[in-house]
Amino acid sequence: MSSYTAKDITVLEGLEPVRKRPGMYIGGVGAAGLHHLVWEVLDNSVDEAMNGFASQITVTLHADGASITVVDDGRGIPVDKHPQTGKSALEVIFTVLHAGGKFEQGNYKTAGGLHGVGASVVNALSRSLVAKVRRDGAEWEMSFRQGRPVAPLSKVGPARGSGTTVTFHPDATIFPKVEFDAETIRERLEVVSYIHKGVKVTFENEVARTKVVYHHQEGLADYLAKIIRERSAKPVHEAAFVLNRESGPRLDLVLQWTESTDEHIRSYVNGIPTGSGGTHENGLRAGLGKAVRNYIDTHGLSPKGVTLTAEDIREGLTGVLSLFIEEPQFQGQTKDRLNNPEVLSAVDSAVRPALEHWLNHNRTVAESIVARIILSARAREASRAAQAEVTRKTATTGRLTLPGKLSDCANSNREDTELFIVEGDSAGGSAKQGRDRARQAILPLRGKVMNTEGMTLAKVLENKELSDLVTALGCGMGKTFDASRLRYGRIIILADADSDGHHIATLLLTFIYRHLPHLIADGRIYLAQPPLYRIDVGKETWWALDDAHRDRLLKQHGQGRSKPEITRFKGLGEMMPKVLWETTLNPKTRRLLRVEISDQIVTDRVINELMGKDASARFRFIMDRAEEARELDV
Ligand code: 0RA
Repeated sequence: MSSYTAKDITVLEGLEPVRKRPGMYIGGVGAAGLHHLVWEVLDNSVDEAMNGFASQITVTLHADGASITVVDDGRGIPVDKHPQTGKSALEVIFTVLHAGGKFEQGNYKTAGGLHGVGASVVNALSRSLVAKVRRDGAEWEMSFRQGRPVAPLSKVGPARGSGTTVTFHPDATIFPKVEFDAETIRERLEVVSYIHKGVKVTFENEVARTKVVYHHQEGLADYLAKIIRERSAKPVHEAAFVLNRESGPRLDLVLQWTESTDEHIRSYVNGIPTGSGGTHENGLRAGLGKAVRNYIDTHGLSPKGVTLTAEDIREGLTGVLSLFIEEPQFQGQTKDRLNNPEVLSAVDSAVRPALEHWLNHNRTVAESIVARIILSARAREASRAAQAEVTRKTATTGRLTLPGKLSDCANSNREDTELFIVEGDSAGGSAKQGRDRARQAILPLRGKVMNTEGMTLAKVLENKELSDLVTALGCGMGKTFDASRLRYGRIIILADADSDGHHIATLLLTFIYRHLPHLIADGRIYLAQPPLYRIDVGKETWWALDDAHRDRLLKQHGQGRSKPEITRFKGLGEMMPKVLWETTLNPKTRRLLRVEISDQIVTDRVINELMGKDASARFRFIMDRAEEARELDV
């Protein structure tokens, strides 16, 4: 131990800046910073696998929920003495900032951004860290506390094979909360297994006592298949376009067109998700656009009367792009947009010839894709024409041809008005009589609203209920959406408080989420909360939204002399107009839930999973969202 005193001091000095200002190295000391430590250690093993030396990585979340072990079967961190310092290579890697590159130029570290700062940062910010290495027939071990060696590197016994094991426990004097989130780690490991095909990635969760193994021979192609399944999108062609480029910066890409209306591209740089896109995604769009246009032009497939836009070409396109570059620069508030300018042309010039070649050698597939693109252009033109018609009529007569069943309001100042979308004719009737005619419009929906999930825009527009809704709103949809034309300040879904009502509300929300997402983003979509029970006690009346609310009210008000009388409403239709006004429509007494979307990928998945399954699952989705939504007294 005594021979370590002097070194302790230099080590302390070496890693002190990291402990003083952890934010500079890992972005912060919150949950994201804490998990950065895992990505750091994981990245080293992933690099070893990327270079072809490791094929298995296991990450263990220990039972305390606060410590992690990462094992790989790579070459093992070198343990030989560094000639200048007299320290082992392992010790240098764990105690000197940015030490990695000194050992193998440009090879040891390829990951970048916040993650590339190395094992020494993790060590500096850990209460304890133990590194074990197996190589040349022996096992070696070295332990650290807060970045300082506890004892010299020592041989602990014989060993077979090779590899590295790192166990660390983050320092609670640095991180206010040392508790890892298993789901965050699991998700990351799953993505790693797709990006690095063939690597067997295991997650052992000792907290939940679960273990998952991810192993994908087809890499991104397997990932794409999963995304398409989750989104319940229907592919337009069988096999996906796959590009794996090893020369220059490593680039992997898979693309597949689907019948879904939107474009869905996920991108990664050095294995880090780039949720806000950036120059690599722009390069992809440029190359893809040129390849498809070239194919269409050289085969004389250009449609007459419509011009194809870049958005037409990408409608329904689903894909994953993964890129590895030496020095990525990330931008934006969440640092998840790639900003390296040289990447744009690099990706563009990699994608264009490869995709064009693929189209030319898969003519049947190419023709289905082109047909899909032309269809989206025609649908766009059709909805633009419909929009123009509305505009023309508004301009000449000052009024729109509104759907016949809409009971419009008199007030024309948008922000003062509300549109209630009401399930069923009889409920529509009560609402019509009970409303404030000046400010509240009623649109009853007759038939069942259809499930629009995974449908093309053209199909959606064929549905009378939905096209009436779009006409009443006045703002168009999809690419012709124009928020300034919206005719109402609030759009309120009014459905029965039962499971049928929840089903209808879900279908409407799904439609709005996919085709009128701006209305949600702008906070214009609400759920009304009609009561399920009426409680009369003597001369007083209360309304309860659900069973729990009823029980609460009974506890509060039902203990007096008169016996409470409880009426359960079968549906909105049987509610007297005056009662509907008092409980649900009157801005002074009602309660509305504003619909908000917090996480787009999660919502995408939730909607896809729920549409087509049982009604109670949909019910939970709505109620969960509703609870997240801000409750307003408006
Ligand atoms: C530097 C050089 C060599 C391997 C590694 C680092 C290495 C680091 C880590 C970190 C986690 N797992 C790792 N596996 C390997 C090459 C050594 C040689 O030439 O044998």
